[in-house]
Amino acid sequence: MKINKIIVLVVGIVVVTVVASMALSPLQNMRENDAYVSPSTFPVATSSVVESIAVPLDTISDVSMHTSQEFFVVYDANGFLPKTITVKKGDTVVFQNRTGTRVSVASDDHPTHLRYPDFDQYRTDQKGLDVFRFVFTKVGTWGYHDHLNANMVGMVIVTE
Ligand SMILES: [Cu+2]
Repeated sequence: MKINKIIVLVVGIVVVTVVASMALSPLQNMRENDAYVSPSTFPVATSSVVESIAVPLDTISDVSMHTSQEFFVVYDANGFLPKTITVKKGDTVVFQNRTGTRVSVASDDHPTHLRYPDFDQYRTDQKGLDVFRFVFTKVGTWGYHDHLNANMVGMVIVTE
């Protein structure tokens, strides 16, 4: 009887061990697979990050997630330069006065400025300053002028 009990015990331990190892082996396989997969996916992820950084700004601006940019228009005795500038909705145009006299940039038509009423330096807290920063939030072709010298004109084209 004692020997029988020992045999049963040994067989029981062997069975439990085999069952346990069979139950655990899928887990071990999964871990091995994870360990196998992650080194190969990591370089791929890294290279795609590098690619997205390397994409030229022109390409990024074509995507709907447009990163707003700043553009500069210099205003001197010869007028606004560039005379026509094309920007995207949400971009900022910075008008820099180098005429040596006071100016006021404003949307057409002179003198009411109703084409784009917000685009009127005189009506902003930048009134009288030599730098006028304006964020264009409306798509369209916006003619503008120096309200204090209305012959000086320019144009901002705002696209989506
Ligand atoms: Cu005007």
